[in-house]
Formats: sequence, C-alpha cells, structure tokens
Amino acid sequence: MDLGEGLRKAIARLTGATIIDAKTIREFNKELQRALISADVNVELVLALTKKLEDAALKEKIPGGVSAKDYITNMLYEQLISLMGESFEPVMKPKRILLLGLYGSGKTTTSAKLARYYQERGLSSALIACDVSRPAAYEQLETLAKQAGVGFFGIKGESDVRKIIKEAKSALKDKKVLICDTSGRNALDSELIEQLKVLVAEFKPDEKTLVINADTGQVAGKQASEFDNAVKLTGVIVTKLDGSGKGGGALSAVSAAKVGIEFIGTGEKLNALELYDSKKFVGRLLGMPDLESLVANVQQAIKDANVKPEEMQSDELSYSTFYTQLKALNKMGPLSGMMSSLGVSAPKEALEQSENKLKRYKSIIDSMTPQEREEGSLISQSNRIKRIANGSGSTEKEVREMIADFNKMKKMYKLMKNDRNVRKQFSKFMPK
Ligand SMILES: Nc1nc2c(ncn2[C@@H]2O[C@H](COP(=O)(O)OP(=O)(O)OP(=O)(O)O)[C@@H](O)[C@H]2O)c(=O)[nH]1
Ligand SMILES: [Mg+2]
Repeated sequence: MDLGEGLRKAIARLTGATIIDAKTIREFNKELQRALISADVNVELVLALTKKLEDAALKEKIPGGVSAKDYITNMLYEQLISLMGESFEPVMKPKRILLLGLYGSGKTTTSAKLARYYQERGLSSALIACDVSRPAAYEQLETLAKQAGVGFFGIKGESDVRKIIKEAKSALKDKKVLICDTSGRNALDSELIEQLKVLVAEFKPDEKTLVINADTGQVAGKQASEFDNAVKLTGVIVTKLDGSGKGGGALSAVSAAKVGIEFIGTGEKLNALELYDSKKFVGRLLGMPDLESLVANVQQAIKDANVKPEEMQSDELSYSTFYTQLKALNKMGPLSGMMSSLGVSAPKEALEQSENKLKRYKSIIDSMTPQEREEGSLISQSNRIKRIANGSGSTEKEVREMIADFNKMKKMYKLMKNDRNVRKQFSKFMPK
C-alpha cells in the first residue's frame, strides 16, 4: 500500500467521531504507525510523531464547530510538514550537481529541467553526459540540452566517466552550473557504486541529489539509504507527481537520508519543475488538494488561453468553445494530477495535445459551418467529415480523431457540470 493511501485510511477511521478519547487516538495512531513504518519511515521518528499527536489530542480541547477528524487531520498535516522540512531555497551561485537514481526515475529529464531553471535565473548552465550504460543516453541528453538552450558535453562511446568529467571541466569552463547525468540501474549494485564514487572524486559535486519517482513506495527509504551510504546525498527530487503517485516514498527517503526534498517534477516538459513546497506536498499526500494553487494556476491558464468567461460557463460543449478549452487544458497539463484529486479525470489525450495538433484542430474547426460548430453531433455524418477534411487540408482520419477527442472532452465537461461537489470546487475559479 502506498503511504498516502495508508495515511488516508487512518484518517478515514475518524469519520463520524465526535470526541477524541484515548481509545480513538490510540487506534488512529496504530493505523498511522502501521502506514508509516511499512513505508520504511524511521521507527523512532514514527513513535515521536504519534506521541506528539496523542499528547496534543488529549490535552487540547477541540474548538467548537470542528470535527474530530478535521482536527486530527490538521494536526497530522502540521506534524508531517515539520517532518518533511520547510520549503527549499536553492543556492544561486556557481555549483556542480550530480543526479543519481534508479532506472527511469527521471534523472535525464530532471537534469535538463534543472539546467534550464538555473540558466533562466542568470547562471549559465550545462549538462554532462555520464550515463555510459544505456544506449542512446548521450543523444537523449544532447537533444534535451538543445531544447533547454543550455550547454552540453559528452564523449560518444566513452565508458570512462573520469575521462568524460576531466574533459567536460575544461570544455565547460565558462559555465556556472554543471549538472551531471548518470546511469540508472534496477538496483544499486557494486559496479554502479564504484562508478558513482569515481564520479564524486573527479567531479567534486556540491550537490548529490537523488531523483525518485512519485510512484516509488516503501522501497524509496531503502534506495535512499543505499545511495546515501555510497555517496552521502544532499537532497531529493521527486518526479512524476503529475501522475498517480502521491510521493509517499519521498517521506521515507527524506527520513532515511536525513535530507530535504528540493524540487518536484510535474510533467514531461522542461518547464514542469517546481520548487518543493512542504504544505502543497503534504496536502497532496493526505489527499487534500491544494485549492489555492489550483485556483491560481487554472486562472492563469484560462487567461493565457484567452478563454472568454461565457465559454467556460456554457452548459454544453460545442466546437466553437472546444478549441479554446483545449488550449486552456493544454496549458494546465501539469494540473491533471490535482484535477484527479478533485474527482475529475481529464482524459490524458486532451491534456497532451501538441501545439501542432492544436493548430490542425483549429483549421478543421474553421472549416465547419457555423451551425456545425454549435451542434457538434452534425459532423458525425461522413459527407460532412469529407467536406471538412478537404476544406481544412487534413485527412478524414484526422477529422475523426478530433471528433473522438471532442466527445471525450464533452463527457468530462458533463461530469464536471453534474457533480455537485466538483462544481462547487470549480466554481471558485470560474472567471466571474
Ligand atoms: N509525467 C512525467 N513524466 C516524467 C517526469 N520526469 C520524467 N518523466 C518521464 O519519465 C521517463 C523517464 O525519464 P528519464 O529522464 O529518461 O529517466 P532516467 O532516470 O534518466 O532513466 P534511465 O536513464 O533509463 O535510468 C521519460 O519518458 C520522461 O519524459 C515528470 O515529472 N512527469
Ligand atoms: Mg537517463
């Protein structure tokens, strides 16, 4: 069981409780301990945390109008925030960063995101290709460096990381931030440890950051302590928080290596990197969506996409509003995870439309008659599809593909409009 799930299960036990007596809080704590310990969170830490909760719950009086569940959830929230550390402030000066982690955790993508992050803030950055195991790792990093507009150094086919670092240092002399991508593994084996030690000795990184995937459960603690034993970690980055994982493993990693989370990855694109914010992170872990930032992001996305307020509020989705909404959704990409925590599952496809596809959809929609734009069902007829395809210079298959996306979006739209709870949440950020 994922840690977040365990925590939420413990909280659910409190539903309906009106008072917190010793029995209620002990049962809650037992569940909490089980969840935390099975996620490899340090046992002493767990005991200290539950003791604090028990003391506070029994000593303090629950303020009127607050349910026992909300009260304890809030206490747990605050305890976890203090456990997870405050928000992170990166040091803005020249430095060297070594990224470490198991297969597919997101090291390579994150290295490019970080380089872009520092360079945008005035520190020219470059990536060094030291994943000497995976075929095409060099090309992947080179492409990402280009996309990020940052420097790059690698020696194709070279397996000696010491040599790569030596040459990188002189080739990238003028760069302020150097970020080294490393090989992944299924597990940390002696060969990788050896390679990492060589890297540390030669590269002399200021930061040794473990990259973990938000889906990683309790093994994250073990991973972190193994990497920590090998090279002494300085921080953690949690990736793929836009997916289904809630990052519970990060708590174990942080507890095992006694370091803090620095950044979180919220998407595949290079700008999907956020500074770690304890409140947001723990809120998400406990299944409490961070409405504040959701609202801000959605408002910004709506503004960016120039969606007119009435378009967001019309009852039925039509093709004339589809395009602008799609554009807004596209900008909200990283929010899909948070939207699902509100109970809305946006179709992944709708959130990942490429700019090209958007352009194509625009010209398809432009080729419709005004009536077709309002009454979407009309264009299911094949003679209309043919005409629209010809008029917009696309294939019938592409028109059908758009119709399929439209129908998916329409379904989601209905869901949003009909679910009272969701509607209530969404009404907060509908433009007035
Ligand atoms: N949704 C999402 N995908 C991500 C994120 N970070 C990385 N990915 C994707 O995860 C996959 C693996 O990412 P990589 O950066 O190649 O991971 P890696 O750790 O370098 O992998 P190896 O080199 O094979 O060990 C790629 O498809 C990335 O686009 C993220 O924050 N969110
Ligand atoms: Mg990689």
